[in-house]
Amino acid sequence: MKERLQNLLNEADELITGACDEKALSEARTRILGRKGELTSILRSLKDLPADERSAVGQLANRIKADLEARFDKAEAALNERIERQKLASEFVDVTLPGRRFIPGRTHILNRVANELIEVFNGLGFQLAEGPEVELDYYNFEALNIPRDHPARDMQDTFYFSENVVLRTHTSPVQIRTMEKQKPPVRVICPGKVYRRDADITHSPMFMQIEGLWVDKGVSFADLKGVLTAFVHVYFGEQVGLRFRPSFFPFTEPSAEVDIQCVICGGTGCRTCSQTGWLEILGSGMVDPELYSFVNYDPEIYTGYAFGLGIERVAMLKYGIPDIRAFYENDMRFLTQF
Ligand code: 2NL
Repeated sequence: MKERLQNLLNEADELITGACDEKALSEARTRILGRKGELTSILRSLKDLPADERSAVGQLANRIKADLEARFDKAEAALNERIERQKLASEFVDVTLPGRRFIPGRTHILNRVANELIEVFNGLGFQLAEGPEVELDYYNFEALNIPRDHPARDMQDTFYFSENVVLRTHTSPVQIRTMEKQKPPVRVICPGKVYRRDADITHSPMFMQIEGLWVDKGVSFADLKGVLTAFVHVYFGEQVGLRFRPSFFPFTEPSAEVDIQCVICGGTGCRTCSQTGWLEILGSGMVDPELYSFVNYDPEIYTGYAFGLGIERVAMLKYGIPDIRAFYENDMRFLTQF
């Protein structure tokens, strides 16, 4: 019996020294001290010993049991400490490294300019209206008095999905759709992306436009001049002068282009204004009465005016940006300047 105990001690020694992880150590403990282990079996067989040996061997076996339990506890604690130390070493954090910079999101400069323009026109009584970018030929051209043989309808100038479906070339179709749905007074501002087959430093195949439309009884060219003058003074400054130049659009008659005094040189002449002192900022005119037949308005009762401006152009003039492509390249050094 004493020999069995001695063997057990030796085996426990080997197992404890050999156990390199928690699993091995817990298996070793079960094997030595568990219900089906050697020590339990020894303790159970004590009753078979002669009475005079039973007490001494029993005491020895119990001392060994307590001793083994203590050794397993100690080995477990040592192992846990080693694991913890390894973890701390491998999860080392160098607090002296520079932090990762967080760049917060911001509104793109074109959307910001669009929002500012919408706000000014809201203040002048215009409601926001939006519509599809993929548009029927009917709304983009036909209902705007742009004839079949007009150069704008050429495949070279417009993106066609099919004979009757295009990427809108202006936001005017939104205004036609608005008039179709609603009787005057109509006072809408229509911002959005538009598409034309054109690309150089001042033209992009996709760009943003804002158009405005005001139709009611008794609306005159004087109203057009008043509202556009108010717009220029609010957006570019009270001191900025403007002039109306006769022009032509298929959907307005008469038509006028609006120039403002150069925001870079103040009107004395510079590169931005090609030494003229003036910058063309928008197109406008009285809605051609021909258009009212498409939306069932009586041209004897209603008159109106409309205007359109390019958002990129406004932003380029306001911030002195020479190349339109800068808006779409997503270079953070450019975009974070605004
Ligand atoms: C420009 C010129 C313009 C319009 C757009 C318009 C819309 C309807 C009826 C009549 Cl529904 N006119 N829009 C009128 C004149 C000029 O835009 O140079 N835009 C960048």
